[in-house]
Amino acid sequence: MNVLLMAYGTPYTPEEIEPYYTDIRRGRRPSEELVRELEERYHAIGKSPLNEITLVQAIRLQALLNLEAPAYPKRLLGPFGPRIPQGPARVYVGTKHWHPSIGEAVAAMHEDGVRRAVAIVAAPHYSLRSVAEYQEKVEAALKSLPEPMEMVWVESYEAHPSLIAAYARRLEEAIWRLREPRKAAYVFTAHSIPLSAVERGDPYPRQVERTAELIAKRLALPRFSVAYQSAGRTPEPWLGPDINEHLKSLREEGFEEVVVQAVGFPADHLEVYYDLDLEAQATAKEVGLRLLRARSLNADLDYIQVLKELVEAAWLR
Ligand code: FEC
Repeated sequence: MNVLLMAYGTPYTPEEIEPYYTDIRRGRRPSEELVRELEERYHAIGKSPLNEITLVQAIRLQALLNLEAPAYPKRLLGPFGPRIPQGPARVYVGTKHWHPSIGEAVAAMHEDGVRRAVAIVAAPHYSLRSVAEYQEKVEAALKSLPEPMEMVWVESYEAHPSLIAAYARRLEEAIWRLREPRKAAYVFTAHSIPLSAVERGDPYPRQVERTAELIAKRLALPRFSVAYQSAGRTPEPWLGPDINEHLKSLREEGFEEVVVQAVGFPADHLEVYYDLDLEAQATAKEVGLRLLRARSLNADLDYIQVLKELVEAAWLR
């Protein structure tokens, strides 16, 4: 089995911020002011761990796909035992906006003789401004190959039971830290997208709401809402409500504690560390709201199990 695991990508050094940003803007160079603003955000968080997390996700997924029977009891040594499983499953990493790029990954797969693979993005919701753009990049890479390669897509997995269980587990951990869980607000976030995509029928907001509803149902939350974060620095209108405005209105409604869970992103990165842990946290503080963030799935084995189930099902299609 062959898998192309994709994620957004992030710069490895401060010098790479500008070309990375240019790639996000489809080759249009951002103004100096925009670059400086983005540099400030990276300086504030230190460095985004996204590339490292994506790599560990890929290594663990490959190991889990190659695992047939644990050699030793799980509780002693984890599911792998002392040996990292070797076998026929191969996972390749491609990032949307940096290196290894999707084109580099597809070229490496071809070099290794891969003729069929499952393509999956480490983001559960389909959007014209996310998964569709990954698909365009994969299509372009496939076209440049001398022989055909078949790609079987996992386009979205917003309601996958193991994903819902994994998110619910992280939210439950945060609930332990609340003073009064029945009186708290629960907010699920995802990256905002331009409203123009929603007007073109993008299923994204419906899928984000579905994830939120299923987690809330699983934990019998008294109430929950969905908000959007990290709207881009472009003049067009973006999908809301924006998390910061939403926090202010929750406080006006009388809430004192809120748990925020970023369900649009399995991994920690700039948009989690800056937009939630610094910016939204500052907004909450300013209005007198106690904000707790549920920790991310990252490369934890329960998320890797989700990816494994999805790619195995797709491979059999
Ligand atoms: O840690 C890191 O360094 C990378 C964090 C990162 C993730 C991410 C995920 C998504 N984005 C989505 C949509 C858009 C649209 C635009 C856009 C722009 C940016 C910029 C940065 C950035 N995004 Fe991103 N996104 C991350 C980082 N994103 C930096 C540029 C500065 C800015 O505007 O804030 C607007 C593009 C344009 O200008 O035309 C649209 C979506 C996701 C979630 C799915 C995914 O992970 O692929 C949707 C992580």
